[in-house]
Amino acid sequence: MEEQNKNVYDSSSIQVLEGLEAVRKRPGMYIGTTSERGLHHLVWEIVDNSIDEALAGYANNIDVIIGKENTITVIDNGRGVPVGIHPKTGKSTVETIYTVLHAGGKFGGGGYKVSGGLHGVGASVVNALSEWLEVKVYRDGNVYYQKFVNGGHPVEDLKIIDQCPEERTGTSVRFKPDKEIFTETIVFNYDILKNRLRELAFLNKGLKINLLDERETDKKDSFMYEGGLVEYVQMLNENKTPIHETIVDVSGEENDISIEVALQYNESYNSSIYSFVNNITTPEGGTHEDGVRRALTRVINKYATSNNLLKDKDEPLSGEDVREGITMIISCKHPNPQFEGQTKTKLGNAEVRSIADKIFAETFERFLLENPEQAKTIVEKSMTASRARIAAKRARELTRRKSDLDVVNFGGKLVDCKDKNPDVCEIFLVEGDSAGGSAIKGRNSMTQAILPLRGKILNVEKARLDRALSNEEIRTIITAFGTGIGEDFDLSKLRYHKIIIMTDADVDGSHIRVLLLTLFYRFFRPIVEAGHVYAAQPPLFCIKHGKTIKYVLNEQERDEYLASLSPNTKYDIMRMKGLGEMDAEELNETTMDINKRILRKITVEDTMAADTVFEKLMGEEVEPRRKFIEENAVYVENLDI
Ligand code: 0R9
Repeated sequence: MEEQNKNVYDSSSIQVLEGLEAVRKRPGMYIGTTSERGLHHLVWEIVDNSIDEALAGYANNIDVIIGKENTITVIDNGRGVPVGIHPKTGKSTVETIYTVLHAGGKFGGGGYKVSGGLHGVGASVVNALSEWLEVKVYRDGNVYYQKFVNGGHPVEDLKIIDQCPEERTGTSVRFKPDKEIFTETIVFNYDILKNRLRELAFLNKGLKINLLDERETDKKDSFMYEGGLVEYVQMLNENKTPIHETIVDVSGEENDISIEVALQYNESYNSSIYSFVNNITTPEGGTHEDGVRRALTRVINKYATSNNLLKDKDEPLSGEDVREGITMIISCKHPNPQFEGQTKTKLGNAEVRSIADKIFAETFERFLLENPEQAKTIVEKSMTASRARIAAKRARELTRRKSDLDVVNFGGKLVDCKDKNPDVCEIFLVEGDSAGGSAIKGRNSMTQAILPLRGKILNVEKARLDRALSNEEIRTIITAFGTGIGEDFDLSKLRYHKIIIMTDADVDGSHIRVLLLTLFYRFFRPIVEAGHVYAAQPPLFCIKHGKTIKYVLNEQERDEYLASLSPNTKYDIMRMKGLGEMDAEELNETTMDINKRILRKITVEDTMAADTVFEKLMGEEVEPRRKFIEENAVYVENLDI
């Protein structure tokens, strides 16, 4: 018996180390990347275990501490990881979950594993990618301890190192990421941790999460929301003007699937809908979101019709109409979620659609019936949106007819390229006629089209589609792109796969760039998401020495380049003028030539953050904008005021 056990022990030990070694060889397969994002992923893996314990009803407090040496400690007040011998491995359960891949989820006692990110790989992966990791378990009046080094090698078996009061229970994990794995950075970013921990506190009402940064004195935050999603919506609407008082609060459960929703309408024209499954964001939506959206449209139409607000002759309110100005969070907890879509962030489980629909419809319908004043405000907002949509449809038909006639000559502004293959075609949106003129002369006429922008673009953050369509600059852009807009938007019709914003590096240039980005983000989001939008980067300095001419983007590059020259080089530095003052050759040389230029690709990492920034920068409220600009002023370089 003894002998047999020993064999199991040895062979499983070898397998364990092979498993952890595999993680170290290909960390990307387990945590996505080894960049800053991957580094923070380690924290989420550990915190997820504590959240699961909280969701099982045994923990209500989690501490996260960033140590001086960029270590992380996570402490929960749950039952503590079981300390007995695990039957399959012959080792303690603690050692097992920290050294066997995917062990944590499989033999958690009773409740299912709810949290767990995109990768959801478990604590052993964190161990494998750490210089060292320590676990302390407070259980049965004892403090158990085990330490692992060099990617998961146990220093010794789990042992008791101290006593503690019988009622003190919980788990504490401390680790230091391995700098040989995380070559880019091993510095934890307080704001990344803070934002996600706050989100987790919103998504799990009543759970208290504390963050402390020991690298800096007094930097700490504590999050606990008794109201959960309702408080989340309240925060998101903080800088907007709500049009009704009560935040609608929905929650229900069926077949172990729980659905929670909170919503409130505001005066803006955008819809901000964020959905989650098991605490993970689902930006591509899925069946939970579909169910709620479907119910929202049906219930509002039903209420509007039965209260005679919507007449028989009227067109029914569309999904788009009833979502105008909504801020809504949807959170689904599912024992066995199936993720689909390009980035595996779309819930696929078909049964969730009708469950989410039913749970949401019941409560939302009751809310409308019990709050007739608020219901009327909401329905009226949807009806206004509907009228604007119908008007926009007419205006759109006008742009379409125009474009059918003659793409090249609508208003005579677009100077198109000869090639018609969108893969190689680029369009430069250029600030001002004079820069436009140089760009036209300096371009490669086969593949580069130029659209000079004369007037200011309308700020679409404050306008509906129908008004946007009455703006000539915007109409020109839509026609040039070829995709259509709103309901008839079709990404496959995009005529240029690079849309390049070319503005000056000054205040006006930045303003025009932000106006264009707002337009793209609000009305052409798939173009941004598909990575078609770029900003040209005109250089700020030109350095001449001998026959060499070198353009650099900013002060830092200038200084680096000068430092790289041999000491006795005699050189000239010129500060470049605006785009409009460059001649065609200079503009080509510095900003347009595909072999020499540097483009900045515009990406949307986080839609919630992007929504907030656009709202603050471009929305109605002045105070949040002033604050945002003030807080971010330190990040602005090269702004030539
Ligand atoms: C600080 C980070 N916290 C954790 O990693 C953590 C894991 C964990 C846990 C249990 C309780 N608290 C935890 N914190 C637990 C206990 C019991 C049953 N299931 C879970 C129990 O007392 O019966 N565990 C997570 C996985 C496991 N425990 C298991 F697989 F070892 F059971």
